Amino acid sequence: MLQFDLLATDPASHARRGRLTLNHGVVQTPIFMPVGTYGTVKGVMPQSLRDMGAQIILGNTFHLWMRPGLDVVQSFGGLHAFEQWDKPILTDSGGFQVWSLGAMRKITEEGVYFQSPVNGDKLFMSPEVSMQIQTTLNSDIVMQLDECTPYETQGRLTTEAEARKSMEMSRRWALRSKAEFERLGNPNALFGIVQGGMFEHLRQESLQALVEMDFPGYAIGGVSVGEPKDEMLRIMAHTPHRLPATKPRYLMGVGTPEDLVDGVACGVDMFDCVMPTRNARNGTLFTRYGDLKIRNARHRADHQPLDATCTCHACAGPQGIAWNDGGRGGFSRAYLHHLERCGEMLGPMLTSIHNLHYYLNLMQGIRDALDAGTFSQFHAQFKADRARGV
Ligand code: PRF
Ligand code: ZN
Repeated sequence: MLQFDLLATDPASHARRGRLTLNHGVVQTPIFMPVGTYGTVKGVMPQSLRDMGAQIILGNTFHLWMRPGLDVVQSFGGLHAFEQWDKPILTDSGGFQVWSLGAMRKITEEGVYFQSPVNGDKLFMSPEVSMQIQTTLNSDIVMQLDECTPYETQGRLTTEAEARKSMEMSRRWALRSKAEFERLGNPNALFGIVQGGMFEHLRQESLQALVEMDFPGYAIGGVSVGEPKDEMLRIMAHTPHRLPATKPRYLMGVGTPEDLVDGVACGVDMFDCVMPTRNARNGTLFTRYGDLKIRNARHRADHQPLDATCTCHACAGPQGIAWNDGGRGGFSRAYLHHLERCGEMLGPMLTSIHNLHYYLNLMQGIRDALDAGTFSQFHAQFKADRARGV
């Protein structure tokens, strides 16, 4: 089941404030969804995710199918009990992940043939197989199997003819996904995925066909696939607001903090991205006043937290009082720099908490601004703050 209630809209942009009710709970939108590919948000305990206000997390059909295998997840009655997360979960269909295997796979109308990267077995993923796996996982939001149209094909830009062919197959896979989802009696919600590459008329065709199929929610795929930023922004400005206003809209695999705020202004309700967790592990930290590289020698003896306005466990300790509000309970830049230099596990654990908290808190700020009718001021202040520099 899925219910989506629009709570407020911004008169000056396409931004919306909503409430999404799913089988495992309620999600306030716009929302960022932390990525938990293998049934874990890397380095972060479920309790920490709850503490920082995560409302819904992602899982990956493809990875969980490979390891631990469906029999194991099924024996727990689904992914929620297996990974000890009782709030909503969205699973990606495997299309994007199988596609990312490159030379190891062959895509046909029927589905994708590929070699297991784990043990070399010959495997087959189709819309039907993806629905069967996601039904066993019992994720609250199930994604159709699609083909993510690449930005470049064999070293040159993907042509319109190629993008059309790919989009039309995704469209047929949407129909097959829906038929199998219904045949299985899956009690959750299935989203269709708009493709069409960098071609606005193909995006329009794709979304129209999906809207006729009447999904409870729609995603925009095939962006953030190596295209220049202005191309991504062009598609982001084109597609989301053309989808039905009464249904949730999800922009897949995007993006930077700036992309999220811009995406909300374009009418997007849901985002996911590995950026906060992956960057945390590489030592790139997001803060109110810009990005910070913790490896840099300038942090060697710095007593300040990563972000003096942040209330995360890394910056503000268990009390959650920001440094600027007089709290001194957090970890210093000097300590995080030291952990990083020594390759200590606690380093990426704390920085992952901080970066995810930053993203979740940014979305909370957006929701508060939409509730207060001050989104455009928020947007401008956000940009000015981020450009200031740490
Ligand atoms: N399709 C699916 N998952 C995705 C994408 C897509 O196009 C993207 C593109 N940014 C990320 N994840 N199924
Ligand atoms: Zn922090």
